[in-house]
Amino acid sequence: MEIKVLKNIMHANQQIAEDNKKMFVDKKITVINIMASPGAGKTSVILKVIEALKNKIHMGVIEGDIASSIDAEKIESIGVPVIQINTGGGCHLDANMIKTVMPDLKMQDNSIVFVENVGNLVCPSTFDLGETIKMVIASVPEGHDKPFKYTSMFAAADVIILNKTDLAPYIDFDKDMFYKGVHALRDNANVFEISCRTGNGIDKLVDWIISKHNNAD
Ligand SMILES: Nc1nc2c(ncn2[C@@H]2O[C@H](COP(=O)(O)OP(=O)(O)OP(=O)(O)O)[C@@H](O)[C@H]2O)c(=O)[nH]1
Ligand SMILES: [Mg+2]
Repeated sequence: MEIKVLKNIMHANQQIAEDNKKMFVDKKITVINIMASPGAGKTSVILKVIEALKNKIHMGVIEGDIASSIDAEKIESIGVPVIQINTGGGCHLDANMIKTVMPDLKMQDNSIVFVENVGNLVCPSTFDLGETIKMVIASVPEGHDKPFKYTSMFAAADVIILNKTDLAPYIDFDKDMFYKGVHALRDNANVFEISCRTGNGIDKLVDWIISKHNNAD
């Protein structure tokens, strides 16, 4: 019985995700669903990419958190439209939440929307939002074993970011092991090594995002 209920929920989510996707394609809006552990650097990556693309393309942000508007306030302070969703305990965003808030974000055609999902490496990978790109951020202090442990998250990723590379000299992080875990799930995974602290690698990530946006049809 429980399984049936879960299937119905997943089916309903998928239907709305497909509607969302169609709307994003029609309006040429690239939606990036950003998933990671708490503190891996989701908000920091969004801020860095916005800084690089400001005045070049229209952007908006949907912030997902169990509680608070701390991250939304950071986005608002740099003058980018932002909507905060508080899930009140829910461990992920779903397609209906995105559908509900999109009109309030007032996005122009030909734009980029960053969706910061709730911080954890489990639930968000199961719920499609209709996004264009699933981005997973790992960070050096979390350890190199995360792709081995959170397989569905890393397998679902269109792009994987390894953040906080500036901390590598101080942390026992085995990069070869990290890549071994990633490649076991996806041979041709896109991985970008960056540091939001130093800015290292951000330019390559931004180029990749823009080329995805420009080549979307
Ligand atoms: N040293 C270092 N610190 C970083 C880097 N990126 C982010 N941080 C720091 O890591 C902490 C968490 O960063 P956030 O961007 O808030 O992480 P988040 O994933 O959005 O966190 P939640 O929204 O709470 O899940 C902050 O103190 C950042 O300044 C980095 O590349 N290097
Ligand atoms: Mg955040």
